[in-house]
Amino acid sequence: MLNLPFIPAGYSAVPFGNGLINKTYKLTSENPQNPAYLLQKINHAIFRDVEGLQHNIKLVTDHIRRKLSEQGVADIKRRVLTPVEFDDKSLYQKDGDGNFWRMFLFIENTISHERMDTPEMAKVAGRAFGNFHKLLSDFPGETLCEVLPGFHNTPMRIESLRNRVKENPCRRYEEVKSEAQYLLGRAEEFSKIVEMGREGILPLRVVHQDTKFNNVLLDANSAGAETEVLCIIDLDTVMPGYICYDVGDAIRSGANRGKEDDKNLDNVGLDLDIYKGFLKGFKEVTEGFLTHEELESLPFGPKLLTYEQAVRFLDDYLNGDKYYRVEYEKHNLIRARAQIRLLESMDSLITA
Ligand code: ADP
Ligand code: GN1
Ligand code: MG
Repeated sequence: MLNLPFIPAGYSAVPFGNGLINKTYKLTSENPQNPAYLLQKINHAIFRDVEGLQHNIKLVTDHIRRKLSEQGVADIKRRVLTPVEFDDKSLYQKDGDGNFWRMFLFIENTISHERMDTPEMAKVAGRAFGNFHKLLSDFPGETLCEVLPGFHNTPMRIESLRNRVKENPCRRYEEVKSEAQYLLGRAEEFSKIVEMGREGILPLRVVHQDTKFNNVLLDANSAGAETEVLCIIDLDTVMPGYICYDVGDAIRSGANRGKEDDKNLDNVGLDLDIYKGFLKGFKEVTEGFLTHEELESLPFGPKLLTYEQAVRFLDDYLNGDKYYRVEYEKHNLIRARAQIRLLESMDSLITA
């Protein structure tokens, strides 16, 4: 049995999920009448402002809950995350080793996937994220803390890689020279969204910023085109940003024929039908509230987020794997190479 702090009396814990950032456990009670919880050890090295992080999640989930209730939606506890208060009423606890912990109500009977398997499934996913944006379209973004400053600020990510190459802290640069030069060589092309935002061409909105398909919980009893989306999770990065980030990361993560860390680059590539299915669902739901410029920016999102992810993986490799959880020595390099291959495939397939 796992010995973790803050487990309520009568509950036991098992490791759960496969995120790269937080450590997650499912807590079940010996009394089946009691609800199950999801306990997470927050990655404090990444999220320095835990108070701000939990403040954001509380505001965003309260807002979504209120909107769903106004819409008369049933079973709201399965449709939005519910952060759980500890005995002292706070939404997180610090243990004796300086780790921070939080809990959510566990949503039972769900399934999530790494990839969108069919165009129908992709359309369902597109609608799910579009709805998430719609629910948050009247949320006051200025009340959110910027818990990860410049999270998808691509020029900032590029600058970080440039400095890492210069400093070469782990003597790994020689090995990745061609990948690093390739990415740095395309820097200008991928700085345009932040510039368009600065010029007021694209509006800042409250967006998710980590729209991996495995952050969408689906009803385990539904399938195919009837797949029912329950809940968008992993709200740590919900902050002001641009709409193309969310479309971009959903396609990057969910419309890749291969895996994010595929060693066989021949497996990796964009599935164009999945991409089209997602956009169709997304546009259906967001019609009316996105500006013309935002709609025009959507096809660039997947390239931008894939490029940026390659930059981030390579940067972390050069820095000695301090950010992403790795399973073997070259894991981040393998990930960066797979993202570059995916980007090349998007370059040739996404023409708009
Ligand atoms: P990470 O930031 O590490 O990706 P997540 O918040 O996405 O962490 O949680 C990890 C996994 O736990 C998810 O992929 C999902 O399978 C599961 N999960 C998260 N929240 C819930 C919940 N409230 N109910 C059921 N499962 C959940
Ligand atoms: C992280 O938390 P998770 O595993 O859903 C990362 C994302 C990356 C992703 C790459 C806070 O997402 O930005 O795209 O890994 N989250 C954070 O797999 O950095
Ligand atoms: Mg996650």
